[in-house]
Amino acid sequence: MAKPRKDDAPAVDWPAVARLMLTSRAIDEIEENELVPAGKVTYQFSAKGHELSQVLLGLRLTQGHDAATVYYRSRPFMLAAGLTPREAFAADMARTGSPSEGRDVGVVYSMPPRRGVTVLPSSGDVGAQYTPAAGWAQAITYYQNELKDKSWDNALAVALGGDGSVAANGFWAALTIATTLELPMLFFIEDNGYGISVPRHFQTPGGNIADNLASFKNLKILQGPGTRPDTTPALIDEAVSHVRSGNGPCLLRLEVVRLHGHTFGEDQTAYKSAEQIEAEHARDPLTAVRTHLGKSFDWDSLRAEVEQDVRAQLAAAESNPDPAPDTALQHAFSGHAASQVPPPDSTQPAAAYSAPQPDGPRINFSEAIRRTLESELAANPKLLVFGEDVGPRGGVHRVTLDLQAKFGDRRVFDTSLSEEGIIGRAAGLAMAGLRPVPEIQFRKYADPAHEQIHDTGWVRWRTAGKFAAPVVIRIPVGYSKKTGDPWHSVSGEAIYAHMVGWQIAYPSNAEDAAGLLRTALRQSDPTIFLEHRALYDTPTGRKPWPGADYCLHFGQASIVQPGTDLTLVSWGEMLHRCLEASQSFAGAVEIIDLRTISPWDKETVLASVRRTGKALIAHEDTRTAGFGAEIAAAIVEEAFTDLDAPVRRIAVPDIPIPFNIPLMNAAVLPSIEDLRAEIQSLLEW
Ligand SMILES: Cc1ncc(C[n+]2csc(CCOP(=O)(O)OP(=O)(O)O)c2C)c(N)n1
Repeated sequence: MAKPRKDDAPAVDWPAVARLMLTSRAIDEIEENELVPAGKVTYQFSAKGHELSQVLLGLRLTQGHDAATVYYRSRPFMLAAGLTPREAFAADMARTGSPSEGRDVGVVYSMPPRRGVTVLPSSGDVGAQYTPAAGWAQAITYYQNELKDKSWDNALAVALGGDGSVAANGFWAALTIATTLELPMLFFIEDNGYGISVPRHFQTPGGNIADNLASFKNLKILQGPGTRPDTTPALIDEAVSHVRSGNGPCLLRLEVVRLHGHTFGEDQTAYKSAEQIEAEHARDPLTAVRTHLGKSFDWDSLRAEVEQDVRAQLAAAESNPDPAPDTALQHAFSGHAASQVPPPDSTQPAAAYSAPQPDGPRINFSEAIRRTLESELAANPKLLVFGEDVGPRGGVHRVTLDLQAKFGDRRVFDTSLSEEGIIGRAAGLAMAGLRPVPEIQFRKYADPAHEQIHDTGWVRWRTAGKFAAPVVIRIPVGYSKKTGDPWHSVSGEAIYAHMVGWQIAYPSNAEDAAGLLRTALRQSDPTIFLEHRALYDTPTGRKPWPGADYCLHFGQASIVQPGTDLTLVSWGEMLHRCLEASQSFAGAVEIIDLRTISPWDKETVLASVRRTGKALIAHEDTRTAGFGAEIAAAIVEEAFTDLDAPVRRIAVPDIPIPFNIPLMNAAVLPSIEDLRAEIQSLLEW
């Protein structure tokens, strides 16, 4: 049975609604008729027809910890949430003084809270807006139930999306999370009948997602017109009240009209008849609100006033300068932002770098990671560990063994089988101020999450430092000590080196793993933490526990073996093969463990190559465009005159890791013998 409603909807302030709708309409028309033709706005997404539903929603999100993920047609909502027309124009003209300071498409909004709702950084990827909202909704329940923070009571998260977006993976991932966990999340679907030109019946059978979800458990379904002042407010109130009252998620489908093409310049007549376009204009919500306000309301004066204000704000936006070229590289990583979402949390332990304090016998690589997670879970009540099978089973690699028993199932939990859901949810949790540590079961299975990994990494850059999403993703990589295969043995670090904003750790031993993981968990850049499967419980990966406060800098390579004639750079499990191969060349080979791929310690590598005059890079990722290529290029660019031989790479050929063990060992993985031969050849050069 539904819980009683906790907030009775305030009466609609129709003049305020009309003002916001007219403001949105005026911005659209000035852009369409003047700024696009003048070349001042290059991407224009009209919200004409969507204004009423969005403004009504925006005016209801005032709790303080409410959050919304929006999409490119959400400007009316943004205006209701506090965005100024000057900012809206500045955003579309890519100027400073806009949410992204000219970095992102103008309508790809984000906004720290103003009137009570945080607008999480939206995405240009349709469907990607849903799972971060689910993460924020889960954070609401965590603050309420675990941290007993009353200020989060009755908060909600909403994701706005169109009828096309309900076919996207992110929609289904978030729907599963929100319904299985009964989260305070609203799916606000504005159904205008088309995704660009594709009609709604291509997105869901029969064209009505609300009808199709009628039997979905734990989901309140509401639907109706989104353009009618007599019925739309009650639908939105019911949806918002249902979610705020702790009754679980709700999907509200509102029928709206898209009065303009998808973007400026798009001709709707290719897929809509003249009669249909005329019928849609007859449902213009602006006309309906004017009628609703009645003849006694001075509509023309309000419209003239709004027009004057919007034009003044346009003039102000035109005076905003373009972003200075020397700012373009800022905010890829932390270091600039003073007031970001989430705000810095003084209760979280900070990374303090020190020498390791070896304590006890050598422990497994996996045990070092498990102990680090355990000590950080104890030190930071906002830290959450989750993923597939990480709960009672302790993870398929047993790295989270017993953590749920020790810290409870709100802090260490199993998730639904959706990597997009795991990472998108993590981004929402992080922006709500928690410290998510998701596990992806195997490197290949991160593929469905790559959209969210991409979008999470560059949150800071896209919002010019206003938002940060310090997620730490643990991913097992590489072949295992028993076997390989194409699915469980991918190394694949180079792909992440291309994703902006991520730190990447690839440790080779238990001590470094503990130090790098703790550092990642105590600072504010997102981190991909790669754990080689063949190191988990083998002697090569073992080292003593370095102490419960040990933090190791990212970007600080280790010279694990000094040598005079050749620099050999490696990381992860391959490093141990290099060490063994080099034993035949006493004193000749200097071996560098890179430890982290992003940032990577170019200085240490170059200084070594300048001493030895020769360089070899060995890795388990495939050869073409592997990270070795980057290192080789840097050496050639910056230490060319010090070289006495060509820079060489040894890597997996450009094929997957085979299942057959002799095939894997003899033909694919660089072996000790391969390494020896390559070292020999370079030393003899
Ligand atoms: C993942 C992804 N695929 C394709 C696109 C290109 N695209 C942009 S908008 C859009 C249609 C979305 O339609 P809908 O969700 O109904 O929203 P509407 O534009 O109708 O408001 C498409 C296909 C995209 N941005 N992202």
